[in-house]
Amino acid sequence: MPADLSPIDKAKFVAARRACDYVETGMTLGLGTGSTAAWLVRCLGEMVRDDGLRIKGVPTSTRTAELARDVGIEVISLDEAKWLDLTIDGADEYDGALNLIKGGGGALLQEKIVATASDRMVVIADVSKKVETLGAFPLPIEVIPFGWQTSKVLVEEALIGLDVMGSNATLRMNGQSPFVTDEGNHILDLHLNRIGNARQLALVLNQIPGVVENGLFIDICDIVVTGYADGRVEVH
Ligand code: ABF
Repeated sequence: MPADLSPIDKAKFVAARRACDYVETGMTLGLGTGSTAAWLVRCLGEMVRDDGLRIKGVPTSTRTAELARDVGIEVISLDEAKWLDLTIDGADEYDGALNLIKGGGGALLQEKIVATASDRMVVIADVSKKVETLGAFPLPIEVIPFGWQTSKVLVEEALIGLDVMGSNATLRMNGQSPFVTDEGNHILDLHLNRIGNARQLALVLNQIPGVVENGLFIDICDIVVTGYADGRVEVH
């Protein structure tokens, strides 16, 4: 383990390292985005360098692609891979049914495509991501730039009658400008506080014109590896 890790980084690191147990030589892997997934990519890079692990990686963002190449992982596109053995990625929240909120890092679209195109998805997370009910973390919704303000109104109106506790959507900013995803889209962060029926909400949101994808991952994740600051790891 790297020296001088903060408690939160230690928790992320031990989860990432344990998830490497699911990786076998010859696999094509989906590589997630975010600080926890970055630990995973570094651990895999060490295994490639020191243990002769042979893998191909499909990154879920330009950030992850750069890091993967830096640590010596062969990077290919999803179109080259077509189907993946395993995706390992972080999350912003996970519940007892292993449903997730993702997209805090803005890479939800590629993350969802890659995870869905995988035999198995393993989430790695520090224990702060574990929740009873999804929704305290603002739900990211990727929208095309054209008419995003209309999409925002349509999203807020679509919530009427659904089992949620808030309805305010805010445009994610990067300094003075709207945040732009790898696909050139914007992100609305939807402040719901509590999502009573995540499956229903995910379907409703994706029917709204202008919405490309939402950050609810329902029935996609197979395993969650949770790390603690004292070095313990739990697998669900
Ligand atoms: C990605 O990174 C996301 O979908 C999620 O938003 C975020 C988690 O970041 P971190 O691991 O830095 O907490 O996996």
